[in-house]
Amino acid sequence: MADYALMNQLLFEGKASDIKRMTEEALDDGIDVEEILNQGLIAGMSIVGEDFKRNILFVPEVLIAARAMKAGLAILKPLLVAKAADIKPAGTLVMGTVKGDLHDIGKNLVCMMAEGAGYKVFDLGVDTPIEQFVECVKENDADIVGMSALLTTTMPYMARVISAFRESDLKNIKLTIGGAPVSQMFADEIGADGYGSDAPSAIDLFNQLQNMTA
Ligand code: B1M
Repeated sequence: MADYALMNQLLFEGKASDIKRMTEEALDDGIDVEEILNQGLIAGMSIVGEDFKRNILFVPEVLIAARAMKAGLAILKPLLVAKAADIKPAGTLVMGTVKGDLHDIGKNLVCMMAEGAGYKVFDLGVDTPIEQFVECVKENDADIVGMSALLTTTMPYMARVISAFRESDLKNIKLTIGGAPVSQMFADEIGADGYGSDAPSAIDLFNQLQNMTA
């Protein structure tokens, strides 16, 4: 049994090497990769988020915690990718965190799982402007765009990306969104083709959209 309380505490303290070790140990004990992800890593990061909100933690501490989270994710990545590979098939996906937003942990998780599900993934990184989304879709004849935003102030940029695509000659591209402050209601409001509340549901959404156009 993994000690998730300890793992959450170590993530909170930004102890990357301990997180790496505990993630490896949990896997060696045969614990399911999604349980470790949700209870060990994501739960730890939500405590960080709460304290960040209350000004108990500040940006440097949050960055150190994010680095610890990434150390655990690096261990889980091959297994998450392999697990998602059971879900068939595929298409070309362009993912990015929208302009003004530097949060990439959730977006990276979606990319990882999409790759495992057989998608060819173009990850544009963070702070992605409209032009970069459009160019990448054109160059790679992509099927789906996935946008991530973690800030209420960057959510409106998703609507701008959607308008740009709808007004271009790429009207049929499927435009999807996600990120902690985003909701289905917001997706409907801005005319997105779908919303993923987490990485597995984003993959389900991509597959549904692909089946609709097949
Ligand atoms: Co930021 N930050 N941050 N931060 N940060 C939040 C988002 C915040 C909620 C914290 C808080 O106040 N409680 C708050 C936003 C408040 C708001 O907008 N209402 C906040 C703030 C205010 C800020 C700054 C403005 C702080 C400052 O400078 N004063 C600043 C902004 C910088 C910028 O972006 N321009 C800032 C900076 C940072 C760090 C750089 C220090 C760091 C980011 C490091 C990094 O990403 N490399 C950071 C972090 C780590 C967080 C919290 C603590 C954790 C985010 C995270 O990684 N969660 C966050 C608090 C929180 O969310 N609890 C917070 C784990 C991740 C797995 O979940 O990203 O939600 P998430 O992704 C999920 C789903 O949402 C979904 O799938 C993922 C996997 O299940 N998903 C998608 C995500 N994208 C998707 C796309 C899809 C589909 C699904 O496409 C189809």
